[in-house]
Amino acid sequence: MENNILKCPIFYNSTTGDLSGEEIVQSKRTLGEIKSIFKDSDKVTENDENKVAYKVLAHFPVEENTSGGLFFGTSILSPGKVGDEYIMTKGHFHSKKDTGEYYWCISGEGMLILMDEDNKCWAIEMKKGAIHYIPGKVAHRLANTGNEEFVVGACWPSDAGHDYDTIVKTGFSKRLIDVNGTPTLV
Ligand code: S6P
Ligand code: ZN
Repeated sequence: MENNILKCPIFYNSTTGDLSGEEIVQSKRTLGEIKSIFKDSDKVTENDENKVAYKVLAHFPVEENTSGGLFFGTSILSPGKVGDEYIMTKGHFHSKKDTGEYYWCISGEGMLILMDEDNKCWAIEMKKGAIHYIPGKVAHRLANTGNEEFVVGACWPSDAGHDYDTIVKTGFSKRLIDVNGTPTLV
């Protein structure tokens, strides 16, 4: 540090959603890892197993579960379908139930699929520039309905945590499928 002026440690490309810098953590989920979330999981061929369904780039400035902090990330979903169901994220509730989250669409097109604790499920179209506030106690999942990568930014509390188990047990009560070329929640 010189004269108390620091260099910027992380960079965000608002066109591509790319995050770079020493503290950026990258994770990915292959179709093989998440195939059980799809209705027609048997349609994931051996060839498709290693295909990346989505990647997440994230900045975690504090330890997970620290109260008062924020996490920031970019999710990049590949285009494609398993059977007639669009490639989607696993989806989760937050473990700390009353924590919300912001999602915004950076590029591509898709849907934000939401489900409350009474299993009421709905979806919101996401296009470049759209910002969505997800309230606490609402499970959230992204689905790519376009032909390109679907890139979504997110910011969430560092003590939110991820409850994937409830979704593994009950699933979302609706699925987003392609009906004659139209994304339809059934
Ligand atoms: C975290 C936030 C996103 C998701 C990402 C992957 O609270 O909602 O960063 O983690 O979109 O989805 P999932 O359901 O596999 O965590
Ligand atoms: Zn979340």
